[in-house]
Amino acid sequence: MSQPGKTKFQIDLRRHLREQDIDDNLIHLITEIAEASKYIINSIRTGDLGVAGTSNLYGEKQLALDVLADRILRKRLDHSRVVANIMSEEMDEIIPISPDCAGKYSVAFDPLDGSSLVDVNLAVGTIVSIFEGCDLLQPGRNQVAALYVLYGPRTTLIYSTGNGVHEFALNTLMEYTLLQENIKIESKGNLYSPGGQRNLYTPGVEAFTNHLEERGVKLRYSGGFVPDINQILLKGRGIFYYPHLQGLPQGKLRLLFELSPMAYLIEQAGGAASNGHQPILDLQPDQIHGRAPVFIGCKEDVALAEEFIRKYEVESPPQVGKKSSKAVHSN
Ligand code: AFP
Repeated sequence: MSQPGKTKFQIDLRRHLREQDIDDNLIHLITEIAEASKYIINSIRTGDLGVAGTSNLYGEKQLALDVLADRILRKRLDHSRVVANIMSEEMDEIIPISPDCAGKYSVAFDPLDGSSLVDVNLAVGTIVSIFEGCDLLQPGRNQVAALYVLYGPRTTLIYSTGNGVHEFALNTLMEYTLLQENIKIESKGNLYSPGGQRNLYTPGVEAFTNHLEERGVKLRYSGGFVPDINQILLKGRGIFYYPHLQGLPQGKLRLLFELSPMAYLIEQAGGAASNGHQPILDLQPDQIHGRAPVFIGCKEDVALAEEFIRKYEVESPPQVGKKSSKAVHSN
């Protein structure tokens, strides 16, 4: 895929996008989002970590970083001339940018996922989902592209337009240059990233977690969806889950701008993403802030989670006060 004669590290994001068989407007859109991330980095690195409503030392109204990140992205998308509608975690409804859909894209994004982690200097990220035309309430399988930017010790950008998953790093000249192409996930992992309160796990998820621990799988959980997924993607093995919980049947993570883009990237890398019963990418969003349980990562581990849930919660639902004793035979 890289240009002959050029080492792949000299290939910047725009050049790499041009090697994909995609529309110029989509190339422009993705490069505009990449440009916006540079302003977000600046606000994270230098911004006062106050919260919205307070004022900084100049008396200016302090914006929470996630609100600031949202404004940076919204402004960039608004001026891009290739966007029809946008939706973000910070918005209450879909915002129309252009009435005509032809040749344009609609974008759903989480501008700064895990923003509360900035105060304790942990990694955070921007997650973006891109559909062709005006409709954002589509199953994630219809996305034409997805990407995330990870603001960690290094700033990296991972994207896919349906032709593999590719990683870029921001260099000292503030250019995103290619680190690796066509990242692949193994079928089974040795990491697990279990979200949600363990004491609220349902019997199937509890049994699945016990199985992983008996298998000697290592726990890695930062509280940030983007770094936790990035670790699984780049190490090529592991499973992240934020499951349905007792009293929280839909879990915590949002389908439109967290789960669908990450599921698109992980499936492109040969992994899987499920809500415990069916692929995340096949879910039809019925509302813009809809949530779903998620099990995402190595294919075999995701399938095993579904098997535990089926055995413990579907085929033999737990009686009140009793735990199902049905064993799940798994390697
Ligand atoms: P915030 O964006 O509110 O910080 O939440 C981050 C997040 O949505 C996602 O990034 C994490 O995977 C998940 O929440 C962590 O949730 P818990 O704090 O309940 O573990």
